[in-house]
Amino acid sequence: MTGATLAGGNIMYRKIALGLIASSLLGTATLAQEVTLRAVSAFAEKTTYARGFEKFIDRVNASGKGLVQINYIGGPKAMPPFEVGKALQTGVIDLANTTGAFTTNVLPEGDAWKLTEKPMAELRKNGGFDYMAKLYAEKMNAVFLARLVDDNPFHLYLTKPITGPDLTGLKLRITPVYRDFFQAQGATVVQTPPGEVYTALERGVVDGYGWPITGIFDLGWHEKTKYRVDPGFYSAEVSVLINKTAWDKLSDAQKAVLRKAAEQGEAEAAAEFKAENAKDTKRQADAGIQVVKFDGAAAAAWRKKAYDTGWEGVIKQSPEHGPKLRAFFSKSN
Ligand code: 173
Repeated sequence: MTGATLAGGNIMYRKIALGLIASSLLGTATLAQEVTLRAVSAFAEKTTYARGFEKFIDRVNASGKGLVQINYIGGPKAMPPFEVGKALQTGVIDLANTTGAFTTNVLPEGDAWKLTEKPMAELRKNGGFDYMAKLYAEKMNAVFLARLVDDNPFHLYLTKPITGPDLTGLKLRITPVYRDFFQAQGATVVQTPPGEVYTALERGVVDGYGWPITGIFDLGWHEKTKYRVDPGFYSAEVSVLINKTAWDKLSDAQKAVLRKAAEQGEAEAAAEFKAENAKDTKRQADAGIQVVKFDGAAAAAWRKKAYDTGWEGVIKQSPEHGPKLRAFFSKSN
């Protein structure tokens, strides 16, 4: 019975024959079985935005022996980042490490995570988390387990300098995260997954790109990056999701293993990103990346424009849920 695939399902069950006999003798509904979940990351293996997920996997595989294990299929080499949401929704994979901007084809509202101005611990209490989790369940057939990246601002990186917030004449690499903001500032935009950024810079197809403060060294982009624009804006979100059909089949003990690793991961993200941000800020300076810095009123206007255009975009995509998410996620004044 080892390694049998459950018909119509996506979970590999390893049933222990003895356990089966024992449980049928005892007449219990619970079978002694270890479930193996198939996992994919939308971010390249062993890079900044896969690291939290890989730690999650290690924890589950260590504490879930005999209950639940994760088979890490891999990153974008295994599946294009913008296809991960659909694969999770349909049960082609069971677990995903991805971000709202990569899954807008199944859940447009997910991109609103970038606009949170409150810690996840607070959103889990104020109803904001529950509101979004319901959308993940209904539209993506997914259970949102943990946000593994937070307090991690996005920036605009450039190969040529700018003197003000006007981006007219620049062609910028984007994902849905930056689209409304950069376009509102006059830029022309082209969407690519992270794996295509280096080549786009090298070939001069783009004059810059959006990306958080951490991780530009992972794929060598620092070699082609001359400027970073400050201040940053928004808060990057990368999260671990599980297919709801797979989740509903798990026992309470199996769910508890996943929940515990998820909670640890979310708490760590909240505690650790500030230091990570500082580390990469210094590393960028050491690599000779210059800062185009907007001060005072210009900085405030840059950030306000980012949030205003960001929310406008979310609300346009989802007139029903966008305003509710804004009320939960925005800073209360
Ligand atoms: O720029 C991106 O690819 C993007 O949208 C993102 C989102 C979260 C973390 C890192 C990058």
